[in-house]
Amino acid sequence: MGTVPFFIEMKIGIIGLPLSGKSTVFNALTGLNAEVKEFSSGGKTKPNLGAVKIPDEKLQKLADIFKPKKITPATIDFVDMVGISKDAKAEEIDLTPIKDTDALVCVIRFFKNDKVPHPYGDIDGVRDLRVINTELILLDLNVVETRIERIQKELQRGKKENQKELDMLKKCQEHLSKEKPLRELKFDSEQNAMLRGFQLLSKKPMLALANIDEGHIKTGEPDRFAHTAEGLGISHIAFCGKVEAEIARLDDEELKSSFMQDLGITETARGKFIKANSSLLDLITFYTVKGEESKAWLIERGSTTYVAAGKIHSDIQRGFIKAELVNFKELTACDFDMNKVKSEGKLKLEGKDYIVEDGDIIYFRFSV
Ligand SMILES: Nc1nc2c(ncn2[C@@H]2O[C@H](COP(=O)(O)OP(=O)(O)OP(=O)(O)O)[C@@H](O)[C@H]2O)c(=O)[nH]1
Ligand SMILES: [Mg+2]
Repeated sequence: MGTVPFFIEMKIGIIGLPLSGKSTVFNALTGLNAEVKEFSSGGKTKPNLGAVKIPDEKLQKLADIFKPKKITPATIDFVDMVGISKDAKAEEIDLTPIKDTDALVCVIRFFKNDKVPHPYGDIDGVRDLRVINTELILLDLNVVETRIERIQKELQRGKKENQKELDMLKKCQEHLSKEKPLRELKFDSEQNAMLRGFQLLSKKPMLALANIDEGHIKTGEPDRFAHTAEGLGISHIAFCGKVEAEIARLDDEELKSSFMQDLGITETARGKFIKANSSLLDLITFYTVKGEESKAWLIERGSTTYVAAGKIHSDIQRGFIKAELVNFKELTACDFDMNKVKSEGKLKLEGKDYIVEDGDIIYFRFSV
């Protein structure tokens, strides 16, 4: 029986055309068993939800030293959406489940399967990636224009306080009208705060996932696809969803590795994804070890101790006093001996503005 997390650390939305293999990929990443069908279920089904624990050798080592009752790896939550097709209408598809995601994974079909129809009749991943990219832009344009109209009406009635927002939305509108995604634009922190509520999809970092055919595992995705993704500013990875979903279901590690070896797969879909996602979002890991739980946390590189505190609990952030910390490298150099860490002066006491480093083990002093 697992405990229910009280908040979501990181949420990734799986999107793509109908029948591109989204649920299959969801199964490959989570090891779960969401239903996959040879016909599209359309907008009527609920999205699938699942989480992946990130394997972490450092966390394991920390648990060996601090012997907590509970070891909690960082997790990534996935939401597997229904298909988005060309000319999708914002009011026809419920985008709510992906609105609060940190990033999107766009599954692009490259597998051949005569039993599974493609919405456009043939397999063309380059076209499909462009279609989805454009759809996200059009959905955003709709949101932005609706808001612009509203602010303009308010202006006519003499309400002027949203002028800044209007200027920014016009900048978005201009960019989106050229069929360009918002992820290309730079916004300052005030603008980002204003935009957050709209949860614009083309602003989210995106990873294109070529769902390649069983016969193409060794060759990977076509170059043409990689080039297109790069041209659109989209990171890309490739694996065969169907085969990877089978691998993810295998419990027997030996069987798993021999199966993978036979197929020429050097890294699981999950492993590939975790790496790609960390580099896409520029994530680092910090650890907390005091008390009964040793836990790994994901955070954006460049974040301060203050932001890190807020990841754990708003009380810890609000009542922040100091952060006591040592990096995993220093701990290793001190033979994993905390007394040695202290006697050698490696335990640092930092304020709110310290930039957290990958592998920092932090104890937050706070008072509320
Ligand atoms: N041969 C092959 N078939 C696949 C692969 N990935 C998915 N399929 C098949 O394609 C069909 C659709 O897969 P799903 O994962 O349900 O696709 P989906 O994108 O979730 O579909 P909707 O949610 O209805 O839009 C199923 O019959 C899958 O078995 C693959 O890599 N190879
Ligand atoms: Mg599905």
